[in-house]
Amino acid sequence: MRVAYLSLGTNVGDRKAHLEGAIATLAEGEPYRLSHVYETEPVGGVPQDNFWNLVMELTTGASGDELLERALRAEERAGRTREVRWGPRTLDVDVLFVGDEVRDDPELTLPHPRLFERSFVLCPLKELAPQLVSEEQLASATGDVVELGTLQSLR
Ligand code: PH2
Ligand code: MG
Ligand code: MG
Repeated sequence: MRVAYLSLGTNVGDRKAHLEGAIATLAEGEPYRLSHVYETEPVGGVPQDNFWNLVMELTTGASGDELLERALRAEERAGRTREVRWGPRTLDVDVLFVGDEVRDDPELTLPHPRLFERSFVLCPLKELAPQLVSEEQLASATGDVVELGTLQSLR
């Protein structure tokens, strides 16, 4: 078993429902912990609505490839269409870390190459894994984020 971190984001439709559906698909019954939900300013792409972002820590027997498959399945179930790069989406799931796996493939790079540039990833990740994110990294990351609370508490 190893510990994996996944970043979830949504800014189209019922954001709570998209996150809840994704968590069930990603976990496949394995144990997990969730960060709080953050409302976040869109980074890159076109002008678009704010996102809800959170990070999921999964204790898993799955490989990076298997987690990528779960991520794509969760995005499909949320009705994700791929139009604009970094554009609005019902659900985006990015695999950040899978144990200490390091790889650089077109399909999956680990750790995620843009992870440390983005406050919408670093803030929720630091909640779950403070040892993975320094104060300096947090301070130099891009985008405003506001903590909203637990997913369960939101409507
Ligand atoms: N995802 C992106 C591009 N920009 N901005 C925010 N705030 N949250 C995201 O999840 C996000 C983004 C590409 O996947
Ligand atoms: Mg993404
Ligand atoms: Mg993605």
